[in-house]
Amino acid sequence: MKKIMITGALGQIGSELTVKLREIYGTANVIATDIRSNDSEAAQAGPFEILDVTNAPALATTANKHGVDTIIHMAALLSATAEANPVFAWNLNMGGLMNALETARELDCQFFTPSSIGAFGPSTPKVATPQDTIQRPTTMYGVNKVAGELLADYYFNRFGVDTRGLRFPGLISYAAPPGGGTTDYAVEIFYEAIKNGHYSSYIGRGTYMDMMYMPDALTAIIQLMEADPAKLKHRNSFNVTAMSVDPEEIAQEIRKHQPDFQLSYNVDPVRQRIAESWPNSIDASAAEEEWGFKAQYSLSSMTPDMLQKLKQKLAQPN
Ligand code: VAH
Repeated sequence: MKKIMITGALGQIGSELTVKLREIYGTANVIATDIRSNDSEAAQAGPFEILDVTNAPALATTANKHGVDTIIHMAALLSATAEANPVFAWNLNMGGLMNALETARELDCQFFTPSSIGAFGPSTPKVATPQDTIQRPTTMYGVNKVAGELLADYYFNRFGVDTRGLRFPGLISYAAPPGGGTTDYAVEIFYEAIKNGHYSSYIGRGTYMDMMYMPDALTAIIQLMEADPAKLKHRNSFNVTAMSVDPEEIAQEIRKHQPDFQLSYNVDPVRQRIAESWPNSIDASAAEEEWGFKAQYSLSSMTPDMLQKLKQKLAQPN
C-alpha cells in the first residue's frame, strides 16, 4: 500500500491532488504538507504537517515519522513570482528539490516532481515542441525546471531512485486559485467572466500557450506514477498537453455559454515576455507511447464544466 507525502499540498495542483490521492489510496496514507495551513479539504480532512522544504532535517523527519514510500514534491515558486524574486526562487525551488530527493534516496521512496513548458526557451522549436530538444530558458523558473529535470534524472541514474516527472502546460482549475504563474490568465478569465462579464488579459492577443484542465493533470500524475518502469524511456520530463490556445480562443468558447462576455487587453510586459519565450504547442507523443497519456478535456469540453463548477463555488458563502 502506498504511503505518500505531498509537499506544497495546498497549492493549485497539490490541493486537488491530495484529495484525489486520498480517495484512491486512503486518507490515512496521504500526508499533506505545506509552509502554512488553511481551511481547505487537503489541510483539514486528513493528515497534515507544516513543513518548510528548505529545512532538510524537517523534511526527512516528517517523511520518516509517517513511514512514507512515495514523495510528491510540489512546493515551488511559479514563473512570474520567481522572476520577481530570483535568488529566493533558486533557494526554494532547487534547495527544496535537493532536500526532497535526498530524503527519497535515504528512505527508498518513489518520487514525483513537476517540470513545465517553462523548461523551454526562445531557441526551442515553438510548434510541436519535441520531447527531446534544445532547452535554453530565459527565466529563473525555467532554469530551475531544466536543472530540476537533470537533477531528478541524476538521482535515478546514480542512486536508482524511482524519479518521475511531467512538463506541465498551464493548468486550469476551479478549486484552488493559482498564484504567481504566467498562465494564470487562463484561470482568471473564467472567474471574471462569472463575476463581471468582462476580463482584461495581461497576456496579449495571439499569444499561444499549451493548457490542460486540472482533472487531466491529476490523472496524468497518477498514471505516470503507476506506469510500468520497464516501458519508460524518459523519466522526469514528459511533455503533456491538452490544448494550445490564446486569450481570444478562450473568450470565444466562453461566449458560447455567456454571449455577452467581453475581453480586453492590458498586457503585462514581464509576463508577456515569459509567455513569448515558451512554446506555442508541444508534442506529447512520448507520454502517449510510453505510458498511455491521453487528455480527456479539450477547450470546448472544459469550458462548460469549468463555468458550471466555478459558479457553484462562487455561490457558496465564504
Ligand atoms: C506558470 N502555471 O505559469 C505555471 C506553469 C507552464 C506554466 O509552469 O508559471
